[in-house]
Amino acid sequence: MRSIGLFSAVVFSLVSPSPAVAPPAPFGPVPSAAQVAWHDLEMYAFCHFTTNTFTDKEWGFGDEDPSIFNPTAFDADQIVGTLAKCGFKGVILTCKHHDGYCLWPTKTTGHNISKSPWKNGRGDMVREFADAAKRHGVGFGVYLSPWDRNNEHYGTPRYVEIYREQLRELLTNYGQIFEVWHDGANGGDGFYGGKRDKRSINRTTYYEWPRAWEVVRKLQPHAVVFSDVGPDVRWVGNEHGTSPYPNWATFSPVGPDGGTAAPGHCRTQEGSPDGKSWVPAETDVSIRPGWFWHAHQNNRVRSPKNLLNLYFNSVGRGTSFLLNVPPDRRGLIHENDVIALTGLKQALDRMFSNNLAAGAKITADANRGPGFEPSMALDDNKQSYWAAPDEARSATMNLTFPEARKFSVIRLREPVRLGQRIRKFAVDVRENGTWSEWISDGSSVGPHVLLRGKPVSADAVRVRILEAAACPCLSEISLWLEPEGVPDNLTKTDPRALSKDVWKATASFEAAGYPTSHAIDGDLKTIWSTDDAVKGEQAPPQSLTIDLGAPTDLAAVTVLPRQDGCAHAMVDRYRLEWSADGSSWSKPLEGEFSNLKANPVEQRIHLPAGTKARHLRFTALRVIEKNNVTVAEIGVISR
Ligand code: FUL
Repeated sequence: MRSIGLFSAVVFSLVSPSPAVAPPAPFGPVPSAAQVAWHDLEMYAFCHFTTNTFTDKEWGFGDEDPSIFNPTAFDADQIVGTLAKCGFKGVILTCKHHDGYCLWPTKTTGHNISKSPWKNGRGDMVREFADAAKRHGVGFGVYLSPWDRNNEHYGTPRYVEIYREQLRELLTNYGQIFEVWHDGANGGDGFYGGKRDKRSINRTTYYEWPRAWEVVRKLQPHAVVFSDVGPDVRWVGNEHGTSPYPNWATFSPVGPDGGTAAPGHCRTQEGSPDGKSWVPAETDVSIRPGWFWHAHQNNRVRSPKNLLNLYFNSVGRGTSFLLNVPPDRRGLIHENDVIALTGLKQALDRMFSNNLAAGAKITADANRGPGFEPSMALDDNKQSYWAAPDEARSATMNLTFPEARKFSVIRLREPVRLGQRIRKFAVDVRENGTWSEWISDGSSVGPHVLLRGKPVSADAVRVRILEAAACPCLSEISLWLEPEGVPDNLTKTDPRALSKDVWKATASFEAAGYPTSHAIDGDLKTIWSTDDAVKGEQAPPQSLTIDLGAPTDLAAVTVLPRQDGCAHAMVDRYRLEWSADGSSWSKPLEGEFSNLKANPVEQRIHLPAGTKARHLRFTALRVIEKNNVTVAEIGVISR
């Protein structure tokens, strides 16, 4: 929990415009200086880059040969420069993902970039990104996966020391770090030093998180620490790029564990208006279906319009927007991603080039006095703010313009150093002399909220703060017009995906209501399942055999997990066989689908060159929850 100490109070009065009356007392938990600086970033990027980029995987097993990491035209300025130019205020690099391969020449493990041919083993990818971030004037952050499927010591206290040492290296040798990112995926099977076994850990206690955080506090006092539940920044709870609204910066973590908080205690996604600590949410999402670059996803890059929606669904709801833009095998941001990012930047520039609240006459029905006038909410300065008297718990602010103006978005900001105070608000507009309620469901404000209404031409606006936990304050009221015609050319399907019209499917078991045909009906909402109302859950292995109707040149088989938001019975280990006649089968291909719970996107199994077959047999070997099998859709990509 943070309280406003003497230091923050002094800093605060220094940056306030010498008020003649006392400022409001802070309410509840307030952000640390590092969190305030982090709030100001609003939008920054992730770069997922490791051996997965070269193996076409999302989670490496830990047995990848470092020799495969060899980008052919790596250019940190192209990557970081593009991000900076497109409005991203920082970049976080996956210095180590779950496969354990370190992108810097660490002393803690031999499984690192010095064993790769890139720059003849003398490369340091972390240094490249850190230096480029400095050159382009953006922050640099590090992702260090706690789960390490390579490290032989994983699961023992020795590994936890190694992990802290890796942190120490990253936080000592690469200049200032703005965010340290600990993801929440943990435990399970892996290469683990060659034993290829399964290791289970207690994610609450094993990593000794308070000791890891001490390392960050000591070495990088200006950095914020992210994990599922904080301590400084929490996960928004999904990887789709959408925060719920309201979203409160205040939150009560159950323990310092990086794990999921117990239901009923707090909600990681929304936070809680009476939360005990300041732990705002971060909305992370990838510009492509996967976190790592895959050639087959080059046509599935989000459109500028889609990215703009994500901006509204994250920054617009009070969280930060962490967009992943994964470098490709050349070590560059792919051309399609550059187009999408540029389109987003153009849309944001068009919107934010004209604040339609500028020049308004502003009054309030509750005023604290000199230094806290309503005009402070229009002065484009986050440090100054309008404040109501101590006893006020509601207030109305009136803006009038000399002429009607067309707008569709309102942005509000509270001065977060004083805590999150506003609980409920609404906005009215006056069109042709008639008032109407324009936004009715305003709730959390915090560092920023952008709510979209229907486009209106109004000559007056009323912000009604209906409920506040302490006297309300606002450092910004601004109005914007969302641009029209933002490109929305997101390609959804691979043009090489084959029609399923003549296919026939049979299975080792099909539950009533969930027939095999659901896996090939092209409907993402229907599933094949082996959980039968009468016979119960039928455990893996379970097979689905498909007759494609004719011999086909096959490049890949796609498997879409259920899309209904439930992770039960999603297949995460599979076997695939193919056949010309349906009786003599190929050598089986086995593998893993990764990160399904957080990101249940279409999975792709690449087939060896020259594969031609009429029949496919997909066998589910393991599922992530429960003990039956489900599949939403199986597809085929032709050569
Ligand atoms: C998750 C990981 O499992 C994914 O691979 C990705 O890194 C995402 C940002 O975090 O926990």
